[in-house]
Amino acid sequence: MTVALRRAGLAAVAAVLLAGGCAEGGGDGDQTIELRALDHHYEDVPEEVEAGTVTLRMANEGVAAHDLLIEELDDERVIDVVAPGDEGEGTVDLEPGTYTLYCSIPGHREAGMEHELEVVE
Ligand SMILES: [Cu+2]
Repeated sequence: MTVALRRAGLAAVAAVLLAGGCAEGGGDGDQTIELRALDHHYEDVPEEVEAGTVTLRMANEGVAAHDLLIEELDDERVIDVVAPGDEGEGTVDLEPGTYTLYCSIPGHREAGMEHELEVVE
């Protein structure tokens, strides 16, 4: 009975992995960064992610509107302006390198709303 239960458990895990389209063969898996925007900085952004498709999901917990751009991608706005209390998200393909994320609302970047992200193989 114990063995049967364990088998059932493994099957369930395998099903979840398959359904999730898990990464195979190294490093090309989709990654999601859940971050928070405050006045005026980002929280919960990792220092480092793996190269590939990265989804950025931002909860604006500040009292001002915020967005998120990446300077090295010709200032691409990955997340559109998000109102206070709202959430926004965007997806971007990142090659290895160093990227600067920042908020383009006037004055915010200067106030500290930027973050350096290292993308590794
Ligand atoms: Cu901002």
